Amino acid sequence: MTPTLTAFKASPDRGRGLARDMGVRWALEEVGLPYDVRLVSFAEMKETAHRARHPFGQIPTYEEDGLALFESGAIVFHLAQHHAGLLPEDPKARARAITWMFAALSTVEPAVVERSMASLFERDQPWFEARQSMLDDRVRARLRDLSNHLGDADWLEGAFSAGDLLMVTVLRRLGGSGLLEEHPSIAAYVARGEARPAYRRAFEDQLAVFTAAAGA
Ligand code: GTB
Repeated sequence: MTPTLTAFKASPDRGRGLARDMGVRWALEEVGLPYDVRLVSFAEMKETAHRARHPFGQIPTYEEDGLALFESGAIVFHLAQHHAGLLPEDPKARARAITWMFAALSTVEPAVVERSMASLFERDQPWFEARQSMLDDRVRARLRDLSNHLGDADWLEGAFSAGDLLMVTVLRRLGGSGLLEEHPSIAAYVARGEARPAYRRAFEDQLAVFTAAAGA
C-alpha cells in the first residue's frame, strides 16, 4: 500500500516549503518511498475524520497499512527506522543521530518558532522591538552552539542523517531573518541540505501544490 501524507490545500507559506509536511516529504524522498498526498483545507483539518488521524487537527499526518501517525518528527523517525538511508546501522552512531533529531525539535525549534510567531503576529505591539531583540538573541545562542559543534564538518555526526534533515528543516524557518548568515558555516550547512536531490524533489512537489492552487 502506498503511504499517504496530508498537506495544506493552500499553504500560508506560499510554496516556500515551510509547512511541516516538507520534512516528511524530504524523508520519503531520501528513502525512495513513493507516496500519495491528500490535501486538506483548514476547515477539513478540524473535522472528525481528520481529527481521527490527528488529535490536534493539523497537518501532516501519515498513513500506511492500518497505521496512522501525526507529528512530523515522529513520522520522520518511523521512516528512518524502517527504511535505509536516514540512520546509521551502528547502534552508537544511530543513538547519536536520534539525539540530534530530538535536539532539532526540542532544543533549537522552540527558539526559532517563538521568534517567527512574534514576527508574524506581534509586529503591531508597542513592545515588539524589545521582545524581538530578546528572541533574536535566544536564536543566536542556539546557532552559536550549533556552529561550534559543526565546526567545518558537512553534517552533525558523520554522514547525513535524519538529525540533519530535521535540523535543516527547522533552520530554514530563519530564512530572511539574517541570523543564519551570522554563521557562514550554518548558512552553508542549510544550503548543503537544500542541495540534496531528495530535498529538491520534495520542495518541487510541495511548490507544485501551491502553483496549481494559485492558478486555479
Ligand atoms: N509539532 C507538529 C509537527 O511537527 O507535525 C506541528 C504541526 C503543525 O504546526 N502544523 C501546522 C498546522 O496544521 C502546519 S505547519 N496548522 C494549522 C492549525 O493548527 O490549525 C506550521 C506552519 C504553518 C505555516 C507556515 N508558514 O506560513 O510559513 C509555517 C509553518
